[in-house]
Amino acid sequence: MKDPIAPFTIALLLPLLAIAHAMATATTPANGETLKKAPTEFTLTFNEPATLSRVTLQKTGEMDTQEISPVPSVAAERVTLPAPKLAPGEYTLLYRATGPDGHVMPGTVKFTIAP
Ligand SMILES: [Cu+2]
Repeated sequence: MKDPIAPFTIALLLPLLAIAHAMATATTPANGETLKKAPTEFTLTFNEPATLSRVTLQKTGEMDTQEISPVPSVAAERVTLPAPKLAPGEYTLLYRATGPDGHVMPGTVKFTIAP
């Protein structure tokens, strides 16, 4: 996403999002992180209690996505999810979180497991 307008748009929207929407403030692995070992779990920290409806994992270069489960059914500011056994490679964790206002906020975390 190399949109020259995006940084300005984000700067304008951030204060609104912080009030209006649940958003991830931290994740493990962190977005863009390269890990020496495969993770055994994923954690998502939100700015307000969020309910996850679906979490999937996609390996770059593979068609299939893996469903991450179980996903807690109660709203929480910090959610820990079990990670399946993962081979080295590049991954994208995709999640859908619903905040207290009912808005669904999708998000992604990209990480790499070093060979
Ligand atoms: Cu909202």
